[in-house]
Amino acid sequence: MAAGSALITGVTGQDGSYLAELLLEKGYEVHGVVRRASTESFERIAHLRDQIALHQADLLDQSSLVTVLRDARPSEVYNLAAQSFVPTSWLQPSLTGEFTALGVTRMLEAVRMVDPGVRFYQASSSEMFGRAQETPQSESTPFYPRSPYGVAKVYGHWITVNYRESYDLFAVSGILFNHESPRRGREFVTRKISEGAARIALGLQDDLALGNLEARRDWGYAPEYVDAMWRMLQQDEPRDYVIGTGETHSVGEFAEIAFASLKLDHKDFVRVDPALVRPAEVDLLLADASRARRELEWQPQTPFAELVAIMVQADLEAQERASGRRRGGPGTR
Ligand code: NAP
Ligand code: G4F
Repeated sequence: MAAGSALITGVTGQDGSYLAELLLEKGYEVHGVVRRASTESFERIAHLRDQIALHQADLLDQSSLVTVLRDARPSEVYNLAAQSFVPTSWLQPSLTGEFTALGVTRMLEAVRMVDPGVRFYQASSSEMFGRAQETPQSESTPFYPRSPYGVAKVYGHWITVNYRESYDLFAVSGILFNHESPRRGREFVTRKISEGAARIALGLQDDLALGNLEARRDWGYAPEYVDAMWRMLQQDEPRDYVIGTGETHSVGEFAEIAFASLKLDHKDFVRVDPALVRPAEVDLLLADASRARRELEWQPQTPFAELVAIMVQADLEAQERASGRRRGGPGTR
């Protein structure tokens, strides 16, 4: 018998694809929201296409969200869709607000209209802590966002809390710290480094331009974080949770370990490009996930160095396949 039925917005993204896998393993009927594009980019869910139902809708369009809920009739909704890249939020601040802030209200309104019994998960972010008012950051740390993206996520967080309190919805906000994987978008710093290091090792690229090497993040492994999302919706009471590892590392450290795993010295290849430094930076993120450990029995499993190695190895293999080169062969380092 099916465990239940779930709708995932953002199913084509990093987290959406891992969450779809997890829910299928648990026996859920899985529905995903996709946007119309002239060319489909469903790379991350290609292997799941015959196991999930895809529905065309957009966070910008209220009626499409109502329709998808009426058609799919899920018992759980995971709202993972967003404009999720911080630098783009300075270039497109209004659009980021539409997707990442108001989009949450549209989803909540759709839930309220179609089936207020639905359990709702909102993908909130440690970017809300921004210029962190205390370290480590927990559910009670005040927010101080440092980008239009962070501001939009604060709105998404509070509208979720507000709908929970106003309409008695089972709506929770997961405040997730950075989580990475071989499916991470190529523009995010971890993937940019793992792919760049792999290409440099294969002689396909000569150097790697990065921005602020001093910024520190609490980086975990994405497949473990989607499990925390699911656990939040299985609780007796809706509550918000911080999810992270409790360890912080700098961008420079990530680069050092990534290159070292290929027996290269990052100092020979990484250069700082001031154009990549942000107008306002989040200097230090570090999670206090003790509530999640206690109540969700969730804890991270993959140590930092192993996460870096997983990403570099996956990119090395992908670049070898794409280029036909082999590490150790002619032209490689
Ligand atoms: P991602 O890979 O960038 O995926 C974003 C997803 O949102 C994609 O499926 C994208 O669809 C979809 N989307 C964007 N705009 C949309 C719209 N207007 N209507 C419908 N779908 C739309 O992000 P992720 O890393 O998986 O993160 C998932 C969520 O968690 C995001 O909300 C992100 O802000 C949040 N978050 C992420 C992290 C992290 O470290 N990864 C940490 C905290 C919070 P297309 O494929 O069509 O572009
Ligand atoms: O990998 P990033 O772009 O991730 P950022 O800004 O922390 O945001 C990610 O995590 C959030 C959770 O805290 C999510 F909500 C959000 O959706 C996204 O998934 O940058 C990480 C750090 C920054 O301090 C940035 O300044 O790396 C620094 N950095 C240095 N050089 C760079 C680069 N970031 C990018 N993207 N590219 C660089 O070349």
